[in-house]
Amino acid sequence: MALLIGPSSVGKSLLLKRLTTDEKDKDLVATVPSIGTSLVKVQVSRKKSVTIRELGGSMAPVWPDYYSDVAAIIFVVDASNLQQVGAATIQFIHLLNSPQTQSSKILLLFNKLDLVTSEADKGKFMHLFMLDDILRHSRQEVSVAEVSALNRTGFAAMKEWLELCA
Ligand SMILES: Nc1nc2c(ncn2[C@@H]2O[C@H](COP(=O)(O)OP(=O)(O)O)[C@@H](O)[C@H]2O)c(=O)[nH]1
Ligand SMILES: [Mg+2]
Repeated sequence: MALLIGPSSVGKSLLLKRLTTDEKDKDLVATVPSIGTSLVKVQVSRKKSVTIRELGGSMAPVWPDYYSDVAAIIFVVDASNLQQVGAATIQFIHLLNSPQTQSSKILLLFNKLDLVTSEADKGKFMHLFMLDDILRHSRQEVSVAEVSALNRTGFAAMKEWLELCA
């Protein structure tokens, strides 16, 4: 079981949909803000599947209640949204500092890469997110991937990581 968390509207639900639907379906599927939690079983390879629980951004105060039930936590941020970067950083640092996550495997996903059109903009986001500092100080094993739920960029790397926690 893995947990999928992050601020509202960063693309968690779309990621789950893309992970469970056919590669050929390229349409922008409509998603609704999650109230409560949703559980989805994702086939990560021919033989392995992993159950992922999405917790909505509005549930951030109770995210920690779920940390101890899972071995892996996926934290999603919207790399195209400079307005949300500060809040996302604080939430991510909270996650890393939480006593229940000290031996969790953590995947940090920078989503909506399709909307980040220049390397300079991406660099600015990473700088504001304080990625280097965070990685230097974290006790957990943190993997980082850049993805687009819209066009499935980076999905191979993400599935490889998921396979390790299946
Ligand atoms: N351009 C683009 N839009 C995305 C991407 N991922 C999600 N979205 C859109 O962002 C909005 C919020 O997505 P949703 O999955 O509901 O976010 P959640 O609140 O984190 O579950 C929706 O309109 C999605 O279609 C992406 O990678 N690229
Ligand atoms: Mg959602």
